[in-house]
Amino acid sequence: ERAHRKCIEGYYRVSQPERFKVIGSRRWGDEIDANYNPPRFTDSSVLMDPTTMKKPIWADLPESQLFNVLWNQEDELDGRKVNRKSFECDYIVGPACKADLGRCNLPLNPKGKTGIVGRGILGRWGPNHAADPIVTRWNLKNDGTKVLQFVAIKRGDNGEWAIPGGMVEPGENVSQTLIKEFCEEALGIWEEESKDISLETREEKRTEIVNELKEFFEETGVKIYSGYVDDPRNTDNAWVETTVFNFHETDSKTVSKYNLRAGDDAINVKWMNIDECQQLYASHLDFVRMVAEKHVVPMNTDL
Ligand code: RP5
Ligand code: MG
Ligand code: MG
Repeated sequence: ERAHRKCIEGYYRVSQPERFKVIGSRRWGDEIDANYNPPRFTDSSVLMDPTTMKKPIWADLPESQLFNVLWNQEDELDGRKVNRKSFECDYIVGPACKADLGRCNLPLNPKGKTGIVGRGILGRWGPNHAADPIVTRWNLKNDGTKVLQFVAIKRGDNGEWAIPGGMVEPGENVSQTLIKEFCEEALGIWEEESKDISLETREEKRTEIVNELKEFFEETGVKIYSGYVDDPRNTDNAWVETTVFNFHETDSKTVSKYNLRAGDDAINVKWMNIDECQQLYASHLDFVRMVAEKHVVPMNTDL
């Protein structure tokens, strides 16, 4: 049940109703648990984008309009590919509590009850697939010892340090998301840049960096994890799953040569020493530790 801790105890957001306190097992039984009465909550941001007054493109339709959805399969949303398969198992599609009886059957969280039904602030019913790039390098400390570092961002939503990851948008694949999120959150590439260079030069620079990064990601990428994330936004009907990749830089020639700049939903960014890292967003510390285990301190002086 450790994998499920933060989503039950952790921060969600102010408008969230309090999670129902589950007594006893969190597992979905063959029969509905009569003592389980979680509040229903789907944030308004999931239903409508205030600028377009339409459903956001990353979000599913509301419960009342959910027809012909291919649960536990590859599906389409507005003509774009979405993956509704879970890395964990085939999830159940059914009622979570008594109040769900007679309503539309919805996916149930494979880790069990969270104390909230609905989508919360997540866009997709069922698994919300994300991608997390862990970019690492060895660095020398002042005392001459080597330390493994990774690019960490500070999240704007709750101020926790995290991997610069993001959701796989409809029609996107994991490799595209890894690049896009790293560029947005850690390099600030999609942000407005200094006005003294022309739009054209900016575009050129951007394409150059993206292409370099693509090459670096393709050459060095090692898959570390795919599965459930203990994300504070998870509910009984919507949860985050991720694919984590490690990209290790050996020559200071790619990411190290760029200026890190927080962008999009990140408010800070830095090379973080892994050995000093005590706490990160969601399950990110577990992921970073998995990466650290793969890298042993090099014995030679070449970093
Ligand atoms: C985490 O939320 C994932 O591991 C990923 O880092 C992130 C995706 O959500 P956003 O950053 O887009 O909010 O659970
Ligand atoms: Mg993002
Ligand atoms: Mg993000």
